[in-house]
Amino acid sequence: MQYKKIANAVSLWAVTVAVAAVFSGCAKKDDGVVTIGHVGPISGPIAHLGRDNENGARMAIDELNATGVMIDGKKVTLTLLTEDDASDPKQGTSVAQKLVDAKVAGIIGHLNSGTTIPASKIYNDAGIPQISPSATNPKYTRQGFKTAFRLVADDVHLGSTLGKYAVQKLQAKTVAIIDDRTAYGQGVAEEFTKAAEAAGAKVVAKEFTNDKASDFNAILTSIKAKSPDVIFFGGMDAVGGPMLKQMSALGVKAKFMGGDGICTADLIRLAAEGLGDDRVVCAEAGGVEGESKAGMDDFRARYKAKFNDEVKLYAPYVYDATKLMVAAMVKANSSDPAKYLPVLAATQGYQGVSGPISFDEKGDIKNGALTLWTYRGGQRVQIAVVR
Ligand code: ABU
Repeated sequence: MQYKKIANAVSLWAVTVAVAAVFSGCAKKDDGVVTIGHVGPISGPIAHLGRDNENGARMAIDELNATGVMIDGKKVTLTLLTEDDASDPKQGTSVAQKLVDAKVAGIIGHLNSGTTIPASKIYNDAGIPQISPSATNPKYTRQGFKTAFRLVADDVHLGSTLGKYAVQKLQAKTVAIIDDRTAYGQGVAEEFTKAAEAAGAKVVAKEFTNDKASDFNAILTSIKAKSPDVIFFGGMDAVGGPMLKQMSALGVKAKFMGGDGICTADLIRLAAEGLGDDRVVCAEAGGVEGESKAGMDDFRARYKAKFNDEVKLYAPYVYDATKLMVAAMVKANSSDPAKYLPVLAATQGYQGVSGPISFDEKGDIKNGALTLWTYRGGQRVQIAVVR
């Protein structure tokens, strides 16, 4: 009898140990590995920009691992878990849930406002900090989510600056507006319209397309009949480039303006003969001036050496976002989102390659810069950095 009791106790202990072992596999392991998620469009029309963003994150992670990162007295290995949202809001929420389930310590991304905004609720519900290096629709940081941060200026700043520029510097009296119906394209076009009208311009046409379109003959023919001084396009370079080509083919003489989505190195390739000289004016939602330029120039050179390619747009901001997130973990002595989130939110004066970074109460960058660019002689040429 006594023997049977001991045997039962031993088998109960064995079952308990086995169950504990199974469940410990599901819990977060303290194996010295910190996983950071990155999301952008690695497929679809702006895959070139998604890869640029991913390269920025990869570069930061590789450099941090090479230098060695200590969190709470222990050396950690950083890993990057990347997902493709294809610029699609549904795919964006699906991969967001996948990264939450994988228990990533933080998220860098997404690239598009249309994916960043719906995904931000999923990260907020899970308490996981998210830094978007490029989503500019103001709504992202106006939902009251403590986990949402943005490293660039928003569409209010972009659209209003470009609207004033059209009237005050380009002397535009009439403007035509086209947007791609995305959260970004529509938002930045609305802000441009408000500012251009407030400065005295007349909107003579409003048209829309979509973010995968390649034939603009109908809308450009209709706009040509109104002879606007400026056409503003709210959308990305993959659509803006071919649109410029077709403007040239149709003999549309208007200047072409757009926000950060068209303001890329790849617009030169995508617009080809449609680019012209000083025809395009666009704005990057960030920028460096003075002493900060050396850090950006050095980043661009190191990026070129590592990836044998030029920075396309937002790689420097992704690089900064990744390093800033890890710096907050180091300062908080923890990669636990609940512990390092308040440290990240309190960021003031962090020196990145994209300039100094401080967050306001919404998670937006304080005093964000814009860089106005044009294209001349097949090169992107800086006009000015403005705040
Ligand atoms: N900011 C332009 C590209 C990303 C976006 O906001 O959709």
